[in-house]
Amino acid sequence: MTGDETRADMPTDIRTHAYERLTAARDRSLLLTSCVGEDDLVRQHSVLMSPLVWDLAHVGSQEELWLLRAVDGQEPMRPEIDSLYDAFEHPRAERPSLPLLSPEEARRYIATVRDRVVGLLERAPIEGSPLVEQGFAFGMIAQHEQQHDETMLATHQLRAGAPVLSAPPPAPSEGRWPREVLVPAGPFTMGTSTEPWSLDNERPAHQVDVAAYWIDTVPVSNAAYQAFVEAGGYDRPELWSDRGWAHRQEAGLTAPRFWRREGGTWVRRRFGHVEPVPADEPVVHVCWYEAEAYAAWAGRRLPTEAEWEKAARHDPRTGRSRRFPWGDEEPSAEHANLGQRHLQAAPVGAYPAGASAYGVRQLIGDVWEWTSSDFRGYPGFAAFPYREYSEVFFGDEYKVLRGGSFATDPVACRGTFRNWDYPIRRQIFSGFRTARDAAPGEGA
Ligand code: AVJ
Ligand code: FE
Repeated sequence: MTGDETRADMPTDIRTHAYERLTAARDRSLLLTSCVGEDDLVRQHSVLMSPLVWDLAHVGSQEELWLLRAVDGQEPMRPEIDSLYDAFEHPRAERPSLPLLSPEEARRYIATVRDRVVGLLERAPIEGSPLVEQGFAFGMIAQHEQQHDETMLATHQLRAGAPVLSAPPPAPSEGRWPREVLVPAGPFTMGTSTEPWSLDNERPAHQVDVAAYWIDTVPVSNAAYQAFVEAGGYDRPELWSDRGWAHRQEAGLTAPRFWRREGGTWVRRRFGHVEPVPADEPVVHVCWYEAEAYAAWAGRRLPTEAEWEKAARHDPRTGRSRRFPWGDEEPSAEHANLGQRHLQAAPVGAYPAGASAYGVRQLIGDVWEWTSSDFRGYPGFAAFPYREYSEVFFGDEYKVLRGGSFATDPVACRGTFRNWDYPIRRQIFSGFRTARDAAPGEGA
């Protein structure tokens, strides 16, 4: 069965929609690479990241590969550079030593690709094969560029030096909310078979039966996390899994990444600004092991991926799964903190208009949320259009994150979207919320 989900209608003009999403992604890529000098574009700011100029040319290379070659059958423009920008041929640590295109050449290359793509967009088929159906390949490439834009923003966060980016602060929190909500036992539709630009790992829709559980209404705040730090959480092995403790020891973890103690207060570095850690913002830049230890300290656990998605999408009144927590409409500035409109998460309890049917807030935007789940294919998974997007990462090495962050563009974020990373990673915009089993009889 395909499952019971509300159906997304593609905007009437798919070509215009695709053009706008591609243009927004390119504007952001150019913003993120024009705000620093040549030197900062070619340097590697962290071994975890590529030089910014690699990301810039890589998005063009993928665009050429999937749109100009795969969709349109064109010949390679510059076959000699293909392998430089193949993420599987060269791990991030190696990329600075490759004979990469210069910033100027990279800009010229991606602009040339884009000019041809804009021409193609007017005449390409948008039905007749899965790759082109409802403009999928164009949507995939817009998402891909935005994913790299988020990665580039994480590189900016790692970069030493004065601030070069600015944005207004996000919305304040509103009203009151219960600490946690009960999600009663029962099946729901997980994943999607209808979302036109969903990626292979989100498919297909399938029924999952979920036992009753309680889940935090809002993400874990800096204040709550600081209480864990101050209770000696980083020095109590009983709160950590064996692997988590081994990593905590080896990496010398004592607080979230970018925090440090100054006099009697915790401060953090955020895009070059040093500021007191804001108590009511969701904690960010923690790894999965830190989230796991915090949850143990709080007498709770991380939600499974199915629990996260049920809290986000299931509407108990209709029995259907929504595209987003608030319904089926695309995210607006009222719903969620997405798309780098702000350079930080909003305080917990913001965006009541973005709450799910169960009243859970900030599931979309603000911070990516670690779940307890390994990254695996859903029943009936089929790799599409290439195994290296998802399938090669399936297994128990990676943990799933959900919901997107303030740095995630709406085109690459929805109730079904799945992100994944190693449980030790924390340069990403990662936070979490906690859950617990319901007691017998509760929500049965
Ligand atoms: C889905 C964020 C894990 O950045 O490694 C970009 C996205 N895949 N280019 C990543 C991706 C290919 C991917 N994540
Ligand atoms: Fe990529």
